[in-house]
Amino acid sequence: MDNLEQLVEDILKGIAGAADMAALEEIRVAALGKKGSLTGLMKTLGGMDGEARKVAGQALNVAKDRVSEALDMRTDDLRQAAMAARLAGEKMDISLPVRPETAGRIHPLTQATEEVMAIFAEMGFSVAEGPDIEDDFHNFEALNIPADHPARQMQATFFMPPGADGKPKVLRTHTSPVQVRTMEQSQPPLRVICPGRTYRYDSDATHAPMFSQCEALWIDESVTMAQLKGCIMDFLRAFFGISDLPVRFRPSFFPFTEPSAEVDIGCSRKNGELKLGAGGDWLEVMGCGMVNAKVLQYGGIDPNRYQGFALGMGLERLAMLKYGIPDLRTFFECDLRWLKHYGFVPLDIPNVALGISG
Ligand code: 2NL
Repeated sequence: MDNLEQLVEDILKGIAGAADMAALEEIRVAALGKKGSLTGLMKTLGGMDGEARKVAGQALNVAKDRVSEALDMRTDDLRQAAMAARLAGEKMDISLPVRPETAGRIHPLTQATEEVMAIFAEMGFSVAEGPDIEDDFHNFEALNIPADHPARQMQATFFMPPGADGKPKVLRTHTSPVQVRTMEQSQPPLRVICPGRTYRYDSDATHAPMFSQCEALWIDESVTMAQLKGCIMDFLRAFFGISDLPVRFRPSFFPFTEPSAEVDIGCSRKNGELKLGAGGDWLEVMGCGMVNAKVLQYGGIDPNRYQGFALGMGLERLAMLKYGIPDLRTFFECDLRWLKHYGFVPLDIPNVALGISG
């Protein structure tokens, strides 16, 4: 009993140094278990008499309480430390990583084509495609351009080896043959646009041997020149995003349309800077007309029952005007710095700024 104080100090020291729950339990059993040191001392109380037993009993109870309390506190500490260690071990980052901007860009020609298609789609036109390598009939003859016609000289044609009929094939010089094929394959009402690559033996600052066109064709029983004008005005104003864009129709000539017209939009040229919109100057952007009766006939459509309009435009030219790209040749150079500058971020497409009613 004399060394109770020392015993308690030793037990408390052990508790404070216990590294885990198992070590702590060992200490508890060694002190308060059936054969524990404090339990052993309790057992000696029975052999004591009166006053001494009372004093010793009180001292032992105090000692037991101190040890129990220390055990409880150390238990709490160890539990908290274990939880903290577990949380640290299971830690994970649940925040989303920042999505880097896509490095790729949509080529301005692709962007312009998508916008043209979106606007004509709103007006009920579907898209038709055809072969780049054409036969003489679809590229020239069916479009009222016979072998000796001066228009053949107007078109510098790339010729290809002949097909089964012995006639040379050509790289199509316009997308009109796609419409001829559409007429052959179906009956009116017809409402299609034909965007695609075309080829002419021509190369300078404003001409590339390969370029892109989009033509449109609408044939029904009573499609009129007035509808042609309205359709073109709506298209140009939607495409350039200028709701009061001036549009002018000038009489012209194409073998495949009669009457024919060329279409200008208003612009201004001040200090060498081109600006689209009302400004007293004009800029040619497309050709159009009422489909020549002979072309309808070649396409297997009765010209006494049906009539229609057609139009054609150069897509690189439209893209250059809308996006302010000064040189046609840069379209085909595959310069990534150019594409980074003039290209469009994916998911931004297509963008019909004002819609066709804008
Ligand atoms: C231009 C002019 C034009 C057409 C294309 C066409 C097609 C058929 C029948 C009649 Cl199948 N016409 N296409 C008509 C007028 C003009 O293009 O300057 N293109 C860049």
